[in-house]
Amino acid sequence: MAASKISAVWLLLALVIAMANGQGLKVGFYVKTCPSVESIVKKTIDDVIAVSPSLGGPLLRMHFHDCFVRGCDGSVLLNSTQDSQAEKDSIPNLSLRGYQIIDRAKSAVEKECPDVVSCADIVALVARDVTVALKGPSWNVETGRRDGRVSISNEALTNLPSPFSNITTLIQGWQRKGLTPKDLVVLSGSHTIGTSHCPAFTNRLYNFTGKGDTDPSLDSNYIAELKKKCAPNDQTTLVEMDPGSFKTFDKNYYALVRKRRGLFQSDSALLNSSKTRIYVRHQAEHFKSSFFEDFGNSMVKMGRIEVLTGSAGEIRKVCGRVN
Ligand code: HEM
Ligand SMILES: *[C@@H]1O[C@H](CO)[C@@H](O)[C@H](O)[C@H]1NC(C)=O
Ligand SMILES: *[C@@H]1O[C@H](CO)[C@@H](O)[C@H](O)[C@H]1NC(C)=O
Ligand SMILES: *[C@@H]1O[C@H](CO)[C@@H](O)[C@H](O)[C@H]1NC(C)=O
Ligand SMILES: *[C@@H]1O[C@H](CO)[C@@H](O)[C@H](O)[C@H]1NC(C)=O
Ligand SMILES: CC(=O)N[C@H]1CO[C@H](CO)[C@@H](O)[C@@H]1O
Repeated sequence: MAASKISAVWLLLALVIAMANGQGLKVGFYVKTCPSVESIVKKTIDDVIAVSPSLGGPLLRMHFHDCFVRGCDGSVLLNSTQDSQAEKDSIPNLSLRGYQIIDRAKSAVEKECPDVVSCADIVALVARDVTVALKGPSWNVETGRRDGRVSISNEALTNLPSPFSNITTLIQGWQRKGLTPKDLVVLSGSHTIGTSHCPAFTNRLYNFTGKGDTDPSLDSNYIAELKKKCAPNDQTTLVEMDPGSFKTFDKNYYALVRKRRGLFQSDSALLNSSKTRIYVRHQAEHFKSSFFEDFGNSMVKMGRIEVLTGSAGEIRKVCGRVN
């Protein structure tokens, strides 16, 4: 009796916490106020990906970088101003691209329904639409986010996970955003598409512990291949994260990680906790896998992080600056 009371209280508490993240969002939020928003965004993205599939990577990543810093509030899109340096101008952004595509989708939407759809929601829709355009899963995107008015460069550094993180740090960082180790291992599967600059992993190739050594958790044949692409101080070369299929969203990432060919320490680290390792192995070994379904579910969860809804924030007219 007492035990079931206690667990009922816990359940209630868990529900309240779950609702605090994402309350006010729903699928089809704009069904009355801007019924064509989803088809406008999808058309914009299909046109872009048809000619530039490599924009899929940075556009999917954009939603992640938005949500992990001040919640999914479009802060990643704001330009720096005279008084403050924005997230856009922080180190982890270095490789974010595609802002002009978000602007293009936003102007197309503004033509149809001015002042109704937030930039934060456009980023969330774009993340889904590029995934679908690269043959990945689809999911229902919750909308109803409002745009924030603040973007601070330094917050990107402190909130975004580093590619040099170990599994303990990763799991803790995700927990702070209300996400589980499962969400971590599922959403890391995004690294099935896109490219990385050398500095995110060259430490593993040349001077891992300062003794001129390599990272023992990275396959030595793969190290040899990567050395051919990245000299020690190469800042500009791009390397495919899922070599050979970096423009196709598939589950091959898990096969790579299992073979000790995850590009970043944060990818390899997924083998260092049973919570994430079991998932990696399962997705790599079973032909029928749950990855696509899991991915949609975890993206929806990520899209709820610390959102502004109701009358909080604003609906920006232009994504690069506050009204
Ligand atoms: C586990 C924590 C994560 C870390 C440490 C991490 C780190 C990185 C780094 C360092 C890059 C390479 C950037 C560059 O040098 O160009 C990258 C690329 C990428 N990341 Fe992650 N990431 C993580 C999770 C995620 C998540 C959750 C998503 C999306 C939901 C994501 C999507 C991507 C995509 C699509 C690219 C390719 C970008 C491109 O092609 O330009 N990552 N990530
Ligand atoms: C993981 O990294 C953190 C931060 O760099 C460090 O303090 C911690 O000791 C590391 N944990 C393990 C198990 O290596
Ligand atoms: C490797 O790192 C150590 C310690 O940071 C440094 O003294 C050494 O010069 C580095 N070696 C190379 C080849 O960069
Ligand atoms: C995994 O853990 C082992 C031993 O605890 C450690 O030596 C190794 O560096 C870790 N690998 C990653 C990628 O974190
Ligand atoms: C933001 O900055 C970019 C690059 O400097 C510029 O092209 C764009 O017009 C700016 N957007 C706004 C709304 O000021
Ligand atoms: C795309 C973009 O805005 N990149 C900026 C990221 O931040 C650096 C400074 O750390 C700027 O030099 C880049 O222009």
